[in-house]
Amino acid sequence: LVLFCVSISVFAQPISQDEKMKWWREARFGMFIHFGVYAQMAGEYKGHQQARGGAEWIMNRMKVPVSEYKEVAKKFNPVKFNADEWVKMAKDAGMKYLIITAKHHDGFALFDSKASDWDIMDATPYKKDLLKPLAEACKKYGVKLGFYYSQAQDWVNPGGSAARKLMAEGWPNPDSTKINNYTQEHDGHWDPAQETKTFAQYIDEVAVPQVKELMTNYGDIAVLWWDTPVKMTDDAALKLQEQLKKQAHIITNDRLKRPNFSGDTKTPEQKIPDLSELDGKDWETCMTMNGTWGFRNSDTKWKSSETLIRNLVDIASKGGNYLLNIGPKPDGSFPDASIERLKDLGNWMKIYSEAIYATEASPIPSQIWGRVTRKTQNGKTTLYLSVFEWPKNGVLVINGLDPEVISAGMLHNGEKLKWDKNGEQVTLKIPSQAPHAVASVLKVEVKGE
Ligand code: FUL
Repeated sequence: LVLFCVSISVFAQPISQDEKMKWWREARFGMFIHFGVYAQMAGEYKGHQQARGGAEWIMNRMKVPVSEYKEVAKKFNPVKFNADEWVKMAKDAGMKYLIITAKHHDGFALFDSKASDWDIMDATPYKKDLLKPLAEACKKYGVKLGFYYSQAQDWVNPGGSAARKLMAEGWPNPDSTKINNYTQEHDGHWDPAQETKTFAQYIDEVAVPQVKELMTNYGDIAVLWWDTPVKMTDDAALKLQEQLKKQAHIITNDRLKRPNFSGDTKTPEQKIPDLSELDGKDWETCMTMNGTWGFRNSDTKWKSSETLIRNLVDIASKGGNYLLNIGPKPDGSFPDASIERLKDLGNWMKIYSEAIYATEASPIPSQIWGRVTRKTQNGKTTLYLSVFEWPKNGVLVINGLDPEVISAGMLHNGEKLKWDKNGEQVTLKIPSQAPHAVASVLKVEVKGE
């Protein structure tokens, strides 16, 4: 009986924040996927290009009536979607988790929802739950799965957008000092069909049941990624939060409702925070590879692989995660430019991932030649120096390094390096050629944790 009681009480223990966040903090790198009916429009409506913003906003930006948008869904048929391929591409790029838009602001559910006909089963010729095979593939490849769910903006399910203007509060980055003109630009409704119910009805009839579906029909999900917090009511936030209490391990972000529902993570969008903006809370920068989250035909603003790799290193050096977006094409395949970049990231990670996974923020100030991450164990600390600008004179200078150096070497081949220490300045003798054109990593072990 004693044993029985002990095991029950261990089981009933609430999970600590450190236990909950462990895999996430070690992961450092994840894939974001924005996919839905907007991919079919690809940034164009009636022959006109959407002027600004992500292509996933096209319904709102171009004030597409609900009935017309539903017509577009009748063409949405992602026959080339292959869950195995998607997850394998994420895994090969070094990504440890994947977050997909189960429902974006257009309200379209990529899954079989009993709470609304505005889903992939009833509104499209595809008629298959896209999240089911994705969940299976994630399980198969050991990639954690998370769902993005737009709880406070739904432009198609009645009540989801009713008469709610989004506030000018520096969205999406709440710390931004620039108050933007979000209110005027993002008026929540433009078609009477959107207003046949109240927001409270939408929450009870659509949002709460759908969140339950997402939490029960796809195995063990790891993350619920809310978006957008503006104009959420306390009542709605409490109801949604209540669902999450049933699965305490699920990580959530700060976008359920600001400021009092802060979740587990902060979500700087399209930017890497300065050290001065960080306050110890877990954070994840979400970012596009180009100029849009949802697929857009005409987008040309692709970031280079060099930028993406260095962003990943920069983020890890500040103790955060990088959630990098793919906007699949309407047929369900990834754009070629995204595939190329994923391969470049994967090739770098194959050699250097030790400098990223399970690392912590740099203990020393940012260096002019690159960034530093660290791991501590058994009384010693390993510093990973990712060198972006390889010194031509064969000497790498590290400033602000107090503890005694135990060893130094190249990460990719283990070649030992000589060093000199003068106060808090360490000079490393390095090969004349950079082993990697984007970021080469050196490993330095120092005493102490
Ligand atoms: C924003 C959304 O409005 C964008 O469409 C995108 O999903 C981004 C990650 O979050 O707030």
